[in-house]
Amino acid sequence: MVDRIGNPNLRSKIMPADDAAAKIVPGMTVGMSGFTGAGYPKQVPLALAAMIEAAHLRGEYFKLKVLTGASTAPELDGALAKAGGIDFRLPYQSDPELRARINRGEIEYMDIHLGQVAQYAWFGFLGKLDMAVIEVSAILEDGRLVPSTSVGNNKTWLDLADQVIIEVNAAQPIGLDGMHDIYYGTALPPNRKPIPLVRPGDRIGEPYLRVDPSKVVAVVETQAPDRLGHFAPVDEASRRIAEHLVEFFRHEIRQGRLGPNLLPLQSGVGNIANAVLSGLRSGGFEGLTGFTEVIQDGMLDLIRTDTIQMVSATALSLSPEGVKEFAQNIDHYRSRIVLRPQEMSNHAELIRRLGCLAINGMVEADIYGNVNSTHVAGTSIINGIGGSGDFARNSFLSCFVTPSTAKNGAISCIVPMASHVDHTEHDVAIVVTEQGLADLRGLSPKQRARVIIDNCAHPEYRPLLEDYFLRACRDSRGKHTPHLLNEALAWHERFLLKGDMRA
Ligand code: 0RQ
Repeated sequence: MVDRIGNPNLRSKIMPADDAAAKIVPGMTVGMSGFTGAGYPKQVPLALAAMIEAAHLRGEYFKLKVLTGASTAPELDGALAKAGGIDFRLPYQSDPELRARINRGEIEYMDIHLGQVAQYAWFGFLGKLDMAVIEVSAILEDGRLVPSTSVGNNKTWLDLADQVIIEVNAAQPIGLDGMHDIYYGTALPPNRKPIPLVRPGDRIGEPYLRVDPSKVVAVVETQAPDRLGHFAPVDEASRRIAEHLVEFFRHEIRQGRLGPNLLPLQSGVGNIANAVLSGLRSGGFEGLTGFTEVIQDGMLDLIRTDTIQMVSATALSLSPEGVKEFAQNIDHYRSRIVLRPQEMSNHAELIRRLGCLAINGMVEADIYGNVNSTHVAGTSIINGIGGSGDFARNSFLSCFVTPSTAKNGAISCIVPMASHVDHTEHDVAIVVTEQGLADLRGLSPKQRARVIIDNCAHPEYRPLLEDYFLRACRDSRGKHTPHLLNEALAWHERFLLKGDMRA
């Protein structure tokens, strides 16, 4: 392990995880590494959770404000939530224990665009950062840090925190060295300058993270893999969604609005986005690029087959098989992947400049094209908005995909009114279900409703939506975006009461 810690000063700070965790005291704001199950600290949060449980047994208060890059894993979010140790959490999460406590009202959770977290912290909007706990894959002789499988907000947490704990994970491939690009040219308004990135693969920074060694209070050695889940196998609905998108992209090429290499792809999290990307492989496209935040198996497959030649992201979010493939062919992937801080991978200026094609999953869309990415029946959070808003608003084309129904048909994913809105009708260009694709560009609300109902709704729900829309057009006082306000959310209410929107 000494090989991975080249700096003698930092080597002298090696200690067991329990001793490192003891540096964290109740009430602290702690910035942790981790993004979609990759590159999160593995040992200190577990030791901290045990400490918190013991304190609670003694009747003592022990809660923390926990900030991350995005979702982590059971060893971090799960363990701390279970121990009752989280008072406030930000931003994206996906752990079942944490989600349950947020939805029971026990933990305050702030969902925020992932591209904006770092500047929010720099503006001082999150208060003082007491501690950073960051996983890296190695420490160089000069003290710089080789990042791990995600970069996330690590640069910001290392710069802003009063104290730093570093976990050096020897299980992460050493071949990650050279894959990262950490941009240190950011400034605060009014002194900001243009970010000099004009192609997805441009390197504008340095491969390593800097840390002030005097702030490092502990170094912990770990040897544990990222706990990454499996993706659901590609099903018929996802295959059809991918086919609709491929046909649409071909149409745009014929119309001269897209070139043969398309534009940089962004693909969201989840099973559907992953499956859709796999489907693009059969589209016959070549020389593609990606400017995205996570690389899931579907994207890795496109890189492996050279369909995609260069991808910028902030994290690898792979299944165990994907991790194996990545590690075995890391030299190939290092020449095609650049991992950046999430304030760069999701930066509005860069997404707008490059003209991304954004493809994100969603929970539901309403007939006017407002999209809900986060809440079930308007009140219970699933994961969070993640980076979908960064990309939806600023991309060349913003596409949202979902099967037309959920829970074996008991839920329609096309509804009269979205029960929660993450992406307004103004940020949504294309809606795709297995039924078809609705191209909303240049359409008024009532025109949008017609194509969404006709092209995207499931046949069982289509007549119900048509009926609602026609009565709304007749009876609504305002005829611009017609609604029956006493009925608009009745489908969700019916599902909550009877378990089926049709009942
Ligand atoms: O629940 O597993 O209990 O059955 O939602 O649904 O169909 O497996 O879809 O994995 O692609 O996730 C929006 C959650 C989709 C994801 C969401 C239920 C469904 C299932 C998952 P079960 P699927 P996916 C940048 C982009 C926001 C963040 C984002 C997401 C579960 O895409 O988190 O886009 N997006 N980031 O049954 C009730 C509905 C439902 C529903 C589906 N209408 N009502 N439940 N479900 N539709 C990357 C990052 O930000 C990191």
